[in-house]
Amino acid sequence: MRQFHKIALALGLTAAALGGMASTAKAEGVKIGFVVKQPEEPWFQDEWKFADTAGAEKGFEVVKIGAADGEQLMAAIDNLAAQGAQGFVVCTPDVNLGPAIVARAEAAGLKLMTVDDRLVDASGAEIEAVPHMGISARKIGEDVGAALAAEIAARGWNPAEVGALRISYEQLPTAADRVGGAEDALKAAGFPEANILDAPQARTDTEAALNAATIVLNQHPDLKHWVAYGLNDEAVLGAVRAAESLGIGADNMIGVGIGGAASAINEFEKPDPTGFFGTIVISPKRHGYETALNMYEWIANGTEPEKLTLTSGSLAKRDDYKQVLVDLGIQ
Ligand code: FCA
Repeated sequence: MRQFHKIALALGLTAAALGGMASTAKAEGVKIGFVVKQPEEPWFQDEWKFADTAGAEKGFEVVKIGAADGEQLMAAIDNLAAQGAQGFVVCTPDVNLGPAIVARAEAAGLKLMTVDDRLVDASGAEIEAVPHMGISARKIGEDVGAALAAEIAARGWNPAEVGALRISYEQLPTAADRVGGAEDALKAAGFPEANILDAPQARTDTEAALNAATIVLNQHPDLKHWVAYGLNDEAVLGAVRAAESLGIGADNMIGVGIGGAASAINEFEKPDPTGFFGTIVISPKRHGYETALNMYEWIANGTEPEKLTLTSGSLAKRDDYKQVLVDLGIQ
């Protein structure tokens, strides 16, 4: 300390200048971005919450930015670089932006990791060089299909009289895998393929799913019962709301989503059951806390994250969802 003072004096540094140095040292602490495509969706809010927990524990800063399209995402990357971040985790609004995101991050000198939606290159192949944490989409989709098939059987429905609302969003590979898995499991359980009815959604939110489902429901007044599946809880909620507006309630609708965040929990907490029968709960804690921590370790200690981590899910229904959330350490 004495030594430092002498040097400081020798250099003619004033107290104010020393204060300035201290704040520069602080600004050199680790700062990461956490950029998500749909900040209004509860899943992404939970990811942010758990990323913040990691930041608070390890003493790094998490800058949370919503980016709903490519332009906003490019601006977010520049903004992060300008404010001295060293890296970011992103769930992109469009996986086809892959090469542009990689190039922009590189130019800005930012480390890059993806969460939930994996980047693809111009030929549609996954960009394996960028570390990624996603869900085991096909397996989780299969769990959805198996849960639907089990409940159709439990209710004693004649499969010939059941329509399956397939809420699809094919341009997102994880969505195609989830929906494909659900469909495979339904078919494996003997569900008639002709009764699987595609309802493509224009965006991945509840309203878009509601619109898609309404069209299909109106086209098939002949079918007595319905099941619904899709990319996430929002997709299935859209189908459930569409059915309700046509007088098809919990008795004739079995919807199983993927997620388990507030959208699903609100549904389970309603006094009367709705057509939203269950959800495969996935972990925003792993996706938010772990990816933020991975990015921090990469920046602070040079430990590069695993190139690919796929997380699993657990079925939760109205009667057991609280325990499932506790078991997963989410609540
Ligand atoms: C995608 C979906 C989200 C969530 C996440 C794990 O990004 O759009 O709703 O399911 O995968």
